Amino acid sequence: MSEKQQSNNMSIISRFTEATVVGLGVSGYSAARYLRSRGLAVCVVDTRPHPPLAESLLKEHPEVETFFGSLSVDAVKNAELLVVSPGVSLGLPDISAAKNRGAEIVGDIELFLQENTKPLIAITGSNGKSTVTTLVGKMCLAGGKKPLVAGNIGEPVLNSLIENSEYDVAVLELSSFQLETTSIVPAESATILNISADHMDRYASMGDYMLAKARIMRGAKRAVLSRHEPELEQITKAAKLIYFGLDKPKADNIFGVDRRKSGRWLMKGSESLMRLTDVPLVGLHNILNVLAAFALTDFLAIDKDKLVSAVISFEGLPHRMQTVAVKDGVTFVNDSKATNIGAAAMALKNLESPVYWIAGGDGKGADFSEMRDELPDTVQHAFLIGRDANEIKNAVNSKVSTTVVDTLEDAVRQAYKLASPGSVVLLSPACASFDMFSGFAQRGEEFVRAVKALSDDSSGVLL
Ligand code: UMA
Ligand code: ADP
Repeated sequence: MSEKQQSNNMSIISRFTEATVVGLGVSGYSAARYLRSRGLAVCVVDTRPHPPLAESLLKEHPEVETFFGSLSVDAVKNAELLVVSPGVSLGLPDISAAKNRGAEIVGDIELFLQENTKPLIAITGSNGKSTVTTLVGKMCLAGGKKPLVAGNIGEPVLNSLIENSEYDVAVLELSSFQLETTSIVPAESATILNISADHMDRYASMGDYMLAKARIMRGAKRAVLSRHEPELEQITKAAKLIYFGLDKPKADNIFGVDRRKSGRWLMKGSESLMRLTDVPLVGLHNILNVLAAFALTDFLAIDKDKLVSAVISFEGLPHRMQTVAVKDGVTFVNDSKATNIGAAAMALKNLESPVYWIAGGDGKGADFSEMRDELPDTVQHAFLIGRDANEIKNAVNSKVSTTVVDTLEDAVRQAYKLASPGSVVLLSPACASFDMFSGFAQRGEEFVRAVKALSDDSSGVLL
C-alpha cells in the first residue's frame, strides 16, 4: 500500500492538527466543538458579520479564532482541512480555490461517519425525509433499539459524539447539501425517497441535484427505492435493491399495497403488514412514506407487531398537512413545510374539497410553470405572499385567479372571506420561508395565529 493510500485510510481527525470550520450555524457550531474535543486547533469563518451562535461558541471555547464577514481570509486560503456547513455552496470561489489547491473538504456528516460504529440508516429525497426519519426512529424504539435520529431533521450529527451518547442505530436524514461533502456512506439501508425539483438556486441543473442525492448510495448495502420513480435505479449502486410502491408486490423484496375484499393492506411481498386504514397519516404519499420506513428497517428483523404499533401511534409531524382549525365549516390546513413545488402539488392533489390556496415566499429558483401544470380543478383561488409572489402569479394565473397580498395574516383573512362551508384554506407555500420568517415553523405558527385571530366566533373549533 502506498503512503498516500495508507494516509487516506486514516481518519481525518488523526490526519490533521487544525481545521477551519466554514459557517457558524448549528452544524458549524457542533463541528467546532467536536473538533476541539478531539484536540484540533479550530478557526471558524462565516460570511455573515454577526453569525448566530458566535457568542456561545466563544464563551465555551475562547481559544477558537473567528473571522466574520467574508470567506476571503487566510484561515480559508491556507487551510488544509475545511469543514464546510451545508448552507455554504462548494461552488463559492474561496471554497473551490481551496479544493483546487488540494485542501481536504468535508462536512459534519463525513466526520460523524468516520467515527460511527453503529448500523446506519440513511434517508434522503426531495420530500418526506423528516416524516420517514422520525417514523424509522420510532420503529427502532418499538423494537427495543435506541436510535440516534439526527442530520437535516435539525439535530447536528456530531452532538452525539461530543456527548458520548449511547445509541444502537444511527438514523440520519441527509440533504443534498450534506451529501455533497460525504465520500462513502456505509449504510445498512439507504433511500432516495423521491426526486422533484428543489434548490435550483444552488444547482446548475436537475442532473446535478440528482447526482448530489445519489451520493447516499455510495457504500449502501441495501437501496430502498420507489417503484414509481424508476429513474432513481439508474443512479443507484447497492448490493441489494428493495422497492416500495402503491401496487401489489410480486416478490419478497417489494413493499406494496394489496386490494382485498377486507380492504387495502400494506404488504411485504405476500406477507400482510397492516390495514391501510390503520395508518393515521393522511394521503397516499404518506402510505409510500410508511412503506419506505418498513423497507428501511427490514434488516433489523424487528417483530412485525412492534413495527405496526409504531406506525399506528405516529400522528405525523407539525406543519405537514396539519388540520389546525375548523371555523364556520371551513377547514384550515397548515402545510408550511411544503417548501418546493412537489410537496405543494401533493398537498393540493390530496384534498378533494374546494381549496383556497396560500403560497409564496423564496422560490429558490424554481420554474413555477411546473406548478401551473400540477394545479387541480379544486383550487378556487390563490393568495400569494413573499418575494416570489409575482413570479408565481405570472406562472399560474392562466389556470387560477390570484391575489398578491403583503402578509400571511392578510392572506388568511381574505381566504376566509371567500371560502364557503366545506372548503379548505391551505397554507402550502411551495417556497422557502426565509424572506419573511425565521423558518417554516415560524411561518406555520404565524398561520395558526392568523387563523385564531379571524374572529372570536365560538363555533370555531381550534384543534
Ligand atoms: N450562511 C451564510 N454564510 C455562511 C454560512 C451560512 O450566509 O458563512 C447561511 C446559509 O446560506 C443558510 C444559513 O446561513 O441560509 C444556515 O446555514 P448553515 O449551513 O449554517 O445551517 P445550519 O444552521 O448549520 O443548519 C444545517 C442545515 N441547514 C442548511 O442546510 C441550510 C439544517 O437544515 C440542518 O437541520 C442542520 O444543519 C443540522 O444538520 C435546514 C434546511 O433548511 C433545516 N435544510 C435544507 C432543506 O431541508 O431543504 C437543505
Ligand atoms: P422533508 O424533510 O423532505 O422536507 P417532510 O416529511 O418534512 O419532508 O414533508 C415536507 C413536505 O412534503 C410536507 O408538505 C409533506 O406533506 C410533503 N410530503 C411528505 N412526504 C411526501 C412524499 N412522499 N411525496 C411528496 N410530498 C411529500
